[in-house]
Amino acid sequence: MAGWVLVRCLGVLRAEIDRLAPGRDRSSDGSVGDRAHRDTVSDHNPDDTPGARTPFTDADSRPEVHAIDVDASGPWPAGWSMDRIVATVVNRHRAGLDDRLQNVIHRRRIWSRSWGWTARPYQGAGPHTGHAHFSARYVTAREDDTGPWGLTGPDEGDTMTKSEFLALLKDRDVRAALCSAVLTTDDVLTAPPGSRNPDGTVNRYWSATSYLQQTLGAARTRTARDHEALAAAVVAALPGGGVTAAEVEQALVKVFSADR
Ligand SMILES: [Ca+2]
Ligand SMILES: [Ca+2]
Ligand SMILES: [Zn+2]
Repeated sequence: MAGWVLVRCLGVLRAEIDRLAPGRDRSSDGSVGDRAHRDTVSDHNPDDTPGARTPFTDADSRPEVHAIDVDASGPWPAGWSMDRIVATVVNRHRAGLDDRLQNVIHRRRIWSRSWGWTARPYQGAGPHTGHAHFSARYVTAREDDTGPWGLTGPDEGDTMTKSEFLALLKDRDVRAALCSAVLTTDDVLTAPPGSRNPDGTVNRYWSATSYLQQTLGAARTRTARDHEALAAAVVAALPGGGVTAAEVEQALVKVFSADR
């Protein structure tokens, strides 16, 4: 199958993983779909080709592949694993620091932009234990975004200044994403008041936001603890070591207090 290209952002992601683990096993790596993929709807199939079976379409007419598979076996540097790579990439999307991917699949779980980047059991073909799958969005500006993915170097990805970060926190959607990033992993969310959508289904993203709205209006001690938890998660999601937890907490107190 000639004439296709991989969207640029995914080439950068793969290169960044290569830089993290130069000697890694690449035998389960992949990009363009094989014969089996072509018979199913897949981001591995090049779009803009006759009979292309892709989940989305884009604005151009260039045949592009919107997915890569990355071998999970490594070897990875100390402290790293495919789980950590997936968590880093997913957490940055959930926190609103990146918006290039549509979904990630690994070890029978799928995280998607479609539902606020929480994990759900993956019901599709293959357990995805030997590799992780990364699907890009079909949006030109995101496809062509060659910025860092937050995996390598304390400084390489650290392009955000403190004032830019503070400005980001003032965005309501970013704050909701941050709340979700912290609170969807908190046991308190298994049964908070108002954890269901109007139609009765559980919506963890929605419940995280409403939980935070409630707690920020509640006792001061509770509020301080929420800020600390948020600060820790924000620092963990940052690409480099540019800001301290104390600085993030101060910024959170400032913007969340102003919002009340
Ligand atoms: Ca295209
Ligand atoms: Ca395109
Ligand atoms: Zn795949």
